[in-house]
Amino acid sequence: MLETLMPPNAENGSPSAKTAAGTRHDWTREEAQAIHNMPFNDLLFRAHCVHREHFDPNTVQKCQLLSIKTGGCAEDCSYCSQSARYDTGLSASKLMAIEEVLKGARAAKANGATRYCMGAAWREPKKRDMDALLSMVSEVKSMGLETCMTLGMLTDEDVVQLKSAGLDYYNHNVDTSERYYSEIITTRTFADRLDTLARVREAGIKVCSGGILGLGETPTDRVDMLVTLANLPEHPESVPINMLMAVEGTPLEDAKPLDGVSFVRAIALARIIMPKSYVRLSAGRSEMSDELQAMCFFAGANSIFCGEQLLTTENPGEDADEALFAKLGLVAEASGASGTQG
Ligand code: SAM
Ligand code: DTB
Ligand code: SF4
Repeated sequence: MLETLMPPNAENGSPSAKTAAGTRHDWTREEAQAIHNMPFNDLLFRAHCVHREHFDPNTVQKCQLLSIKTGGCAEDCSYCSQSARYDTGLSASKLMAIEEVLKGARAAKANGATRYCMGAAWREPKKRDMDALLSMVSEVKSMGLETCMTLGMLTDEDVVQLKSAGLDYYNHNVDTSERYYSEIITTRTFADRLDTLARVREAGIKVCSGGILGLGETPTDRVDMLVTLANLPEHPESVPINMLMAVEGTPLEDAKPLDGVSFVRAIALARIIMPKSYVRLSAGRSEMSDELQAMCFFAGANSIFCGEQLLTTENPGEDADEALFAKLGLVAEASGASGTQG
């Protein structure tokens, strides 16, 4: 039945270019741009067909975030509330005590989250913090949650230690295109980001990498960012797509909001060129209508952050998400269902 619904070349332009695993890593900007710019109905149809081929279209993974170290960051990411360079009214905190992290993890689990993502406002973790971080990983994992951390740049030693503590995923976003990167961040390079991603992969930790839309980038930047991710030696298991949360006091406080159709186009392209990855509709849901979120799910998004807070900004919260899932007939993915993927 699905075959008859599939438009020609539904997954990608050329079936002969598929690898044995059925995914491609040789996308050109032109091919991806042609998909991204298709008539919207054709794009949605194509993305949805790819989505159905690999996933249950009515199941959405729920991940919960916790900021384990907030603010005072040395980096200058121009979207971020946590950079020490901008006055955003946020006070810097020390690394959270393990008991507090576990309390958050228990609440997340009770809320139906299957993955717990612990984020720190660091350029990179310090040696003196490693023991506490490793305990957080092993204890959260022993509660039956998947573990994810986002701590900035990692060394070879860090990735080995995190892997042995049981870290399942590492989040490290490329954020935008290589061309636009230096307009957004000057304290590190796009290549630095790719280096850490390669170390994480090499250590056998699953990769979570995506970006932010609405930074003033062009549509081509959005295409290029997704092509970079799709052309990594292995696709990231998780691809978070964030809509900018414009934070007062940051250089991007007055950024023009990106229109919903452009956002959905990026989600659809991510789904088509990384067909087996979980595409996470990440920051920005609190500003989105139910209809826009529904369109993102139709276009292939199948993961969200749940709970009332992201790291420092707001998220819809459990009641709103329960109502949204009921309205759309969506169910939360069961623990362990993402298997080796996601
Ligand atoms: N410091 C680490 C790093 O930069 O990799 C980890 C935490 S950092 C806050 C994680 C990601 O959150 C960023 O790479 C960015 O994609 C996203 N993010 C941060 N601030 C955001 C904002 N205001 N709106 C949307 N996404 C944001
Ligand atoms: C990701 O891509 N988005 C999350 C998570 N990975 C770490 C963070 C979103 C942060 C939104 C702004 C804030 O709450 O400070
Ligand atoms: Fe620091 Fe991460 Fe925020 Fe950049 S995005 S300022 S590295 S916390």
